[in-house]
Amino acid sequence: RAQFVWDDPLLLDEALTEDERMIRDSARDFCQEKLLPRVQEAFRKEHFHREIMNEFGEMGFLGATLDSHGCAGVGYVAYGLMAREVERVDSGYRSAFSVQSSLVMYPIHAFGSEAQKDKYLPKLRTGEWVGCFGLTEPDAGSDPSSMRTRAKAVDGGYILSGSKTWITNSPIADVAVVWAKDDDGVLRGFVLERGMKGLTFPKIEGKFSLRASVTGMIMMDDVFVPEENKLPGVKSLAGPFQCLNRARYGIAWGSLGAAEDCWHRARDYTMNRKMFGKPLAATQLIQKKLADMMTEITLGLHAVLRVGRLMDEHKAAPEMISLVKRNNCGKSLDIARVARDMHGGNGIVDEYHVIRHVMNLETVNTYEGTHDVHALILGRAQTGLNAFGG
Ligand code: TGC
Ligand code: FAD
Repeated sequence: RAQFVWDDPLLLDEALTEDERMIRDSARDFCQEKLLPRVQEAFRKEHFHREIMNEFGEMGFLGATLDSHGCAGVGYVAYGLMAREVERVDSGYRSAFSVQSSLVMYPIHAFGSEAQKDKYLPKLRTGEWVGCFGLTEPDAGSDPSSMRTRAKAVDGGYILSGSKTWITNSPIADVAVVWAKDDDGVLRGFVLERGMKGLTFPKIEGKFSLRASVTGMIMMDDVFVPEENKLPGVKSLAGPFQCLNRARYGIAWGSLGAAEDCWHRARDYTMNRKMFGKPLAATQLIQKKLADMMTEITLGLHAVLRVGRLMDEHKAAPEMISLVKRNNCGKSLDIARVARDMHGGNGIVDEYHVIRHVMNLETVNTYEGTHDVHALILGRAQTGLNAFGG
């Protein structure tokens, strides 16, 4: 009889390379030793410890898939394994990691001039600078094509006016990759720098989710942006979507890290908690819940591993990423809610961690394309019929 490993039922470990296992193990040690001790306080106080970006930099996490300017040049499976370990601690920390890597460094690397790469990538890689990504607007969330931010051509550059909202890291950002339409209605990308006249980054207060991540707006009141800060290699929504593909893929791994944390905590809790004279884990209902968690997490991990391998082979279609982003986030949220229930009253206290994951995963299921928007992407792909708008 072959051995069954309850916390790795389909032997994911064996499907990884030696390097990937090493990266995963060092990421896990770092996250458990350095991030976990800070998260309870950070979440309570709605505070992001800025130095975490420098620590990510030291670990080689930032822009890890890029192959220049000192970046690690690892594959997409390794990147996913990092996201899983970071989000095992907190989705907010994974947000900071994903935005900097996939939404700021990637577009500069893919669409930027050599001068832009030389100027920004080294400082973003080390975490000396923090970046943010401005696509969403108050009236353009799921439908970014209806954005109102405008880039009006003037002598030597552009005047940007408009506002972006729900922007991860904006209140602490040194640079912002901002998407705007030019005079011809063509979508363009720009790198804005803190200190530009008319540019502000107000913080959004009062979130009940992702409290250990800082979120804000980008307000542009006739900001002059020199021509050299325009990303030369992008001319349509396909540009930001290429960044989103990478971030969504990381989220598909990351959300399962949070789900695994909930599953393991629910297992430990119910093994130790006795009710009606026996451990809760000895009851049929609890075991069914644990079996469902094990099953969904295992299937999700193997699916996203497959997508990661296809990304490394340049064979991953965006719809594959929609499939795993949608399913893994939705299933992770369900698992976190059930794990919260299995902890009874203790489940609502931050000391037990699961309520924090529940609250965080509400956002993770919404940002980077909501659960339903990804359903419509997959519906369009199989019917050829567009259910989004007119
Ligand atoms: P559509 O006509 O479908 O496409 C417009 C152009 O884009 C191309 N394209 C893609 N290219 C690469 N990858 C993809 N995934 C792509 N999806 C579309 C497409 O081929 C076309 O190219 P071209 O050259 O012909 O112009 O556009 P649509 O307006 O119908 O789009 C509909 C929809 C729903 C798919 C899209 O708008 C969408 O995905 N909406 C969701 C918005 C979203 O995800 N926002 C994320 C904001 S950033 C964020 O949340 C960060 S949180 C980070 C964190 O903290 O971790
Ligand atoms: P809406 O688009 O208004 O959607 C509301 C509801 O309507 C959803 O349930 C949606 O599924 C549904 N819906 C929409 N269209 C349809 C349709 N055609 N048919 C059926 N149902 C539909 N954005 C950035 O650009 N950068 C960031 O760094 C960033 N970070 C974020 C951090 C946080 C904490 C949060 C909460 C959001 C962040 N976002 C960011 C924004 C995020 O991507 C958007 O919230 C998301 O895309 C959804 O947009 P919306 O909130 O405007 O919701």
